Amino acid sequence: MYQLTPSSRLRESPFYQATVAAGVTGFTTYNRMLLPTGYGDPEAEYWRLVNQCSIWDVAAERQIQLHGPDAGTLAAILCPRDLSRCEIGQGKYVAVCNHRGILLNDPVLLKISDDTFWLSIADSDIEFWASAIAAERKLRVDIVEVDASPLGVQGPAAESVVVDLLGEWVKELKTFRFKEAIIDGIPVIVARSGWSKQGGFEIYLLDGKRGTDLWNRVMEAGKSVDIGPGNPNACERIESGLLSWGGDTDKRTNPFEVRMGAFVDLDVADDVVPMVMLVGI
Ligand code: THG
Repeated sequence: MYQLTPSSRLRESPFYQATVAAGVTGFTTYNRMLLPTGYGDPEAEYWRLVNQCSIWDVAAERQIQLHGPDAGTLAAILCPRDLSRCEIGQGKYVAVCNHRGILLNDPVLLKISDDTFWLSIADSDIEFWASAIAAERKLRVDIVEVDASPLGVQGPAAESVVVDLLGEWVKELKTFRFKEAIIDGIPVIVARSGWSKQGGFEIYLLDGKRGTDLWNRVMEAGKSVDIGPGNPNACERIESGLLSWGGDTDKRTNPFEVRMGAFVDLDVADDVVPMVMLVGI
């Protein structure tokens, strides 16, 4: 038996208390935050996600904000995906690569306004990377992690739950589009996105003090579809091809990454970035 020693390396999500009350049985760490990995019955959690609706504390997908007149320029440098037609209120799945074309992170980018972008990051320190690139290029942009914490509502019944919370208009929200909204006085951003192939929404909590309130409100709205707690489900994600970089695979297990490393050593880095996009992540 081991004990995990509390430290600032294990940050609590705004939904932490709610997940403990819901009977969380395991955590991993992600962006130095505790990320629930289960509630005691993995098979039931899998079928709940596939057949009904699952609520996930995915606050560990932290939001790195780029804000300022050069925020769009920096986003375009960081992400080798054409963002020129990305609209305000639109998200894009992006590969953040280093100067040699090697994958550093695979965030969802959200265009909040013309001068504000969020990178909803996977598990690596993109705030450092983005800050260094901005400083070297003398870009006018501030980079901070903001108080915005995604709560996943995933599964075939997710839409009916979010309609109950916010109204019929959410049916019109297209994939990866998002809108600001208020749920019982709690400021949120609601997006049609999420780390499963079952469809669903992410409700970004914009006030870290209201985590339990939001969790309980979603649970109440989901009662009629038998909502229950879950997490980015390893079985469902792997079946769907949504591997987690650093979690399900890394440099040792991904032959593509190893080959790319060898390839990049030949000094053809310029050709590498489009290839990363071509094969997907
Ligand atoms: N939601 C939010 N932030 C995130 C994730 C998320 N941060 C990182 C983490 N997931 C890992 N990265 C992702 C992000 C999105 C998707 C997969 C991994 C995803 N992919 C779709 C697919 O593959 O079908 C869409 C891809 C595309 O547009 O081309 O949704 O889940 N907030």
